[in-house]
Amino acid sequence: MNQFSKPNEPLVTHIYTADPSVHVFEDKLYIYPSHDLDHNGPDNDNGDQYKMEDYHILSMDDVNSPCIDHGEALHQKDVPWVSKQMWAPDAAYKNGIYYLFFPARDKDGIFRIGVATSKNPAGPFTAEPNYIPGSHSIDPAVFVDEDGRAYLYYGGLWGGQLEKWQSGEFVPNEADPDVNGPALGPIVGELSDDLLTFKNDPQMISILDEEGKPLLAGDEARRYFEGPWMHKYNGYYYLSYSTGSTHYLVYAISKDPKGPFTYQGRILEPVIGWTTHHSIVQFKDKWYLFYHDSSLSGGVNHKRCVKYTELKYNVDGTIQTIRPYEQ
Ligand code: FUB
Repeated sequence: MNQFSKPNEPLVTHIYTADPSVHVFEDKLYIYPSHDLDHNGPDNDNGDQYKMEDYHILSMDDVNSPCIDHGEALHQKDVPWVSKQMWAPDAAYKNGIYYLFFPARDKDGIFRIGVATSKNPAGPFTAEPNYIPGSHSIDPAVFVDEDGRAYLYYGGLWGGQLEKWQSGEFVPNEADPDVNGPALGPIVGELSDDLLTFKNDPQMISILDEEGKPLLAGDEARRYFEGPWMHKYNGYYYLSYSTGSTHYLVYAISKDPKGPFTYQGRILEPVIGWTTHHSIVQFKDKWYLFYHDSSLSGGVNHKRCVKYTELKYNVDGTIQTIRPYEQ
């Protein structure tokens, strides 16, 4: 029997879930999470602990309705280019087709981003035979703008390999960026009309401080690490992301979906567990933050659970910082 959902409680407890990307499809909340697997293998900065193999899609009729697991929607054995680690996905809808975007390591161990399609938001999804040409790294987030143009945001440091692409090619032993130089940002690429390829070469997004200077690589409390999400509020584009090593969810705003963005502040203080990853969605007349923590496993990094909480704006458009265990 599925339990009724409550704010800041695990949405499901029969499987471990993480990285919730949420969309309103067919008037319901559809949640596209990673599916964490239990194991006793190593936990390291390379992300070897995240051994995910498939996706289960969840849905809720409302925020206080039971959360339904629609079962396995895609497995790595059915994706020809994947070797392992199907990490944080996202979804989009266009012209009667639902798209599942997902990162995974290819046969050379390099993270790429693939697409799968379905007629149903809960799947099952059928993967394209190859990854998106020109894609790399992890954590895809798709944003379809009011004018119909679609953008794919992605990228993650360390296990996500973003820093290994600084030269434009994959360099396995690439040095980290200088701490006194500009931080790496997420990548954005506009998608083709069928959402299966990039229209042009993707480019790195610049995130600036209040003086208009790029955030520095050593500014770990504010610089980009992984988990980008894009939403629009009052005509501004809000780019939110995880700071990784400092465990915050933060955001920056721009008038242009490709930036540059100006850093604004924190959305979520650190949660139980190393990673923090989220999405922001409007449902009916309220806004919600979907996020994960490791509370369901007592703090094991790779045994996480997805949750939600209400997100509130101030009158000037800034977001009120959420303290997840004080509500
Ligand atoms: O779930 C695997 C990785 O952990 C994701 O890709 C990151 O965003 C972090 O949540």
